[in-house]
Amino acid sequence: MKALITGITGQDGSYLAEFLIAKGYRVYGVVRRSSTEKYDRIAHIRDRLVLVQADLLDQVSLSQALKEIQPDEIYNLGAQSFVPTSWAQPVLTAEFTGTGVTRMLEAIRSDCPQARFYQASSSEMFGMVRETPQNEKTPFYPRSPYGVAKVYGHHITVNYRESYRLFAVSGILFNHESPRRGLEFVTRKITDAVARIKLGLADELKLGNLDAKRDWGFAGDYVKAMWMMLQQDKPQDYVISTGIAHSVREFAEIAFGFVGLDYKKYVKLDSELLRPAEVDHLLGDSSKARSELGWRPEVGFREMIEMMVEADLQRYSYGKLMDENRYSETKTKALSS
Ligand code: NAP
Ligand code: F7E
Repeated sequence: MKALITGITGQDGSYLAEFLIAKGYRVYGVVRRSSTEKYDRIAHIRDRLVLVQADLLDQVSLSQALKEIQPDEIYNLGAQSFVPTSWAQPVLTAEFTGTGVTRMLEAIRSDCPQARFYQASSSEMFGMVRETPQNEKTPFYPRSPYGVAKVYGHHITVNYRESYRLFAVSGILFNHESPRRGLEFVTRKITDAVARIKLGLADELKLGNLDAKRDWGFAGDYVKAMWMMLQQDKPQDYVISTGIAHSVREFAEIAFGFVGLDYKKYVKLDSELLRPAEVDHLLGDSSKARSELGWRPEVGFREMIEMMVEADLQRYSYGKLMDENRYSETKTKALSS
């Protein structure tokens, strides 16, 4: 089996690639051209992947990739995925995160219509929620240009499934995190700061809305659900979530508490980090995925936070050790010269 992943250099792309390689897939990853390579998250599997240059903004490059590879499965994870940036760059977000989905679907329609397609939809589409918990039938009310672009991507996927009989599904995934989460997202921003504060490299952490609540799961669990959706007889959309919501404050309390610190002493509120329109409380109902796919989350909230703090501590301790070694090397050289 051949799978093609857009967004392979991102958090989810790296976990999904690992998962598919372990299942015996030949994995192709779409990367966009850059003057420097940013492949840190896939460095450990780099020799088991085939990377192809293409861009969600460029129809020709997508068509060419699909024509040559003829993948059995396509996972469209590529996007501008950071919500605050979507206010600063709304048009670019619409192009990457919204219209990019149509480009990919058009490439499939013309160059490999038999391929099964997964679209990375998001709980951000529920925004100002119409009901709690949210399921596949809950109406959307996005609260950011990112959320609006994802609603477009979701509906165009459904539309191409119904118009052209493509095997196209949309996974409505609630927030999922890991040690590979980008540093600007709140969970990783917190665990990274906890490690720096614990090691004496920082003394405060600036945050915005501590009362926002999210249904947070572990990314490694969520990529399995993507694959499961493409193994079904019929293409359908599924909500993926843990069914438990926590506030940003609770996340911080556990992360700081894990290293014996009190978050109240270090967290400072910064009104610059508040959003023009907030999503206050998301809580997913994934009962359809649990009964039809047999999916369920394995890693719990506290366990995931501890895993993230430990990884950040290790990263900084290693960096610190390297610095100390470099320092003592320089000192030795200075003394001996
Ligand atoms: P991420 O870490 O931000 O990764 C995004 C990926 O998209 C990166 O590999 C990036 O490549 C790529 N990309 C950006 N613009 C592109 C373009 N024009 N052409 C091709 N690739 C492009 O995101 P993630 O957390 O793994 O999320 C994966 C997908 O799931 C995204 O679509 C996101 O919106 C969606 N989602 C995420 C969550 C979550 O909680 N993580 C929840 C629901 C949905 P570069 O490395 O070159 O920047
Ligand atoms: O914010 C609050 C912030 O940026 C979570 C993306 O993967 O999940 C993600 O979107 C909450 C918000 O994620 C800070 O106001 C407080 O209420 O970690 P986040 P997100 O916006 O929920 C969805 C499902 C996606 O699809 C997206 O791609 O935390 N918050 N203080 C803060 N957030 C950030 N980033 N930084 C702060 O300092």
